[in-house]
Amino acid sequence: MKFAIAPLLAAALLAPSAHAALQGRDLDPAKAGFEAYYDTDLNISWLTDFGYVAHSGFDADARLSWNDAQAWIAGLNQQHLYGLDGWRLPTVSPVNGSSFQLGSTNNGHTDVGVAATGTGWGTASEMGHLYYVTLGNKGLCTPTVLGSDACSTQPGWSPTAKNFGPFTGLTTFVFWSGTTLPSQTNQAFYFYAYYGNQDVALKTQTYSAIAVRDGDVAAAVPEPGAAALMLGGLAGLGLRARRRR
Ligand SMILES: [Ca+2]
Ligand SMILES: [Ca+2]
Repeated sequence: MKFAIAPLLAAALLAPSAHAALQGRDLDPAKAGFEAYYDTDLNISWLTDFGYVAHSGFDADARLSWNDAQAWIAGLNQQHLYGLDGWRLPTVSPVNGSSFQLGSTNNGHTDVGVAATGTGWGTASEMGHLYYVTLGNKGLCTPTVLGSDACSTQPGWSPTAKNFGPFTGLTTFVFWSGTTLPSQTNQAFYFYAYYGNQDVALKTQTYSAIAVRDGDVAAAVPEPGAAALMLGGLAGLGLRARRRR
């Protein structure tokens, strides 16, 4: 018995888990389930509900311009969603580490196109990383040589074959990133989970939006303003109780 435990324990520790990089965070105990997931790979937290832009009452059809998406984010921070600020749109950085390459490829070698499979754009695209690496989905095209923009569909890319893990509302919408194209500031990057592709579009296009936050929301402490307001409220209650006596 004594000898059997160690290998079993080792096997349990080594066993791959479906969402090893995602840890549920219960930000509202009054509502069932986890309202956010901490992404240990990217060190950011995602809202579980990718339809929250509609469910928060901000935009009924969850399709809004880039400026309106930023206004929604500003509103979440103003109202301290779950007692927190620092919410933002997911970001994109150049996959080559220096400047965006807009020639379309289907193997993640440039910043536009699909990443096909495997490591995707690495951590350069937060949504791409979630889709390809963390959730293990495939892109529309079979990976081919660098520079080729030809696309032959690869098995397993289809929407019905996809894994969206604990997230809801990610399936068919195009999601804005918070990243403006430096060479044309009236455009921004977006990610489309249907095909697994990343591209740029005019900010006047109407796409959806999701909120993320740096770090682990479980470790975040409500900002001093909110805490002071709460303490002030409690003090007021105490005063009233004493007066009544
Ligand atoms: Ca909850
Ligand atoms: Ca709308």
